[in-house]
Amino acid sequence: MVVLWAGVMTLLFLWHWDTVRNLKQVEDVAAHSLKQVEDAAAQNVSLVSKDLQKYQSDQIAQKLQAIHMAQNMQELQAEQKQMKSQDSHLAWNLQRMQEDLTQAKSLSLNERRTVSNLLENLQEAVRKLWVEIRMAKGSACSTCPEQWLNFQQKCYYFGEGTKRWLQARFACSDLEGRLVSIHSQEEQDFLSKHTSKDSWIGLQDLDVEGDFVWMDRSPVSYSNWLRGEPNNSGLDEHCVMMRASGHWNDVFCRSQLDAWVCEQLATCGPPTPSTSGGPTPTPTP
Ligand code: MMA
Ligand code: CA
Repeated sequence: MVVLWAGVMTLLFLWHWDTVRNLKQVEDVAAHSLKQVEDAAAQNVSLVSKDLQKYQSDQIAQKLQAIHMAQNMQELQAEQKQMKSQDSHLAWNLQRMQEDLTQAKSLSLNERRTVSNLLENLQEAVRKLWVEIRMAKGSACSTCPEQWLNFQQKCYYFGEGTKRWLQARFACSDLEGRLVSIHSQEEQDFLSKHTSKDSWIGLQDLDVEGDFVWMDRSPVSYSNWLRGEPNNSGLDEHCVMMRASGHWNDVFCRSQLDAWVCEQLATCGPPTPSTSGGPTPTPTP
């Protein structure tokens, strides 16, 4: 019995001892693993906290950059606004200058036209005076180029060929003459006698409607209008033609007529012996 008890006790003791040992082993393993886990966790935490720090500093840097960019943007916008206002100011100035220039140009053009008109009037007056002086000295001023007809102190060319008014004007200047200006019934009768076709003459109101101007710039003191003319028919008749009858009618300047009459001053010959006592004069050119 005692032996049995001793056996049982021994077995129990052995089992207890084994269990304690096993437990200790398990504890050791557990402690070891726990330590490993703790170490790993600590490492992870430090890594994560490092990452977090880096992330936070990155975020701050980005925020700073964003602020900087916003500032730059604002500056650029302000600059752009200023440039725009400068631009519009410059455009305004440019336009004003262009207007001034146009005005100056038209002014100087008008002045030039006025001066050249005055000059032409003067030249015409001098030419006429010259003829009168020569006549007073007893010269005959009736010499005309070939194919030109003389009447009083002028020569006339009766041109034929289809032309508009301006073309007729050029044709006369090509012949060193100008479209005819008519100043008396005698002159009109002479012309009527030599024309059988509607012909362009040197009268027009191109500048101011109703204000008729002769090519030689002398005033319209004599007229020979057809009854009811000038009527500016269709509001576009600014050039004058002489009908075959000799009467005048204002017509469309671009009408085609088949005849045109030019004039030029006749040249003066030497003074007649009866009135001259001086040296031998030279004929005028
Ligand atoms: C034409 C033309 C005018 C002129 C009238 C007269 C119809 O227009 O020659 O210049 O005044 O005739 O009736
Ligand atoms: Ca008319």
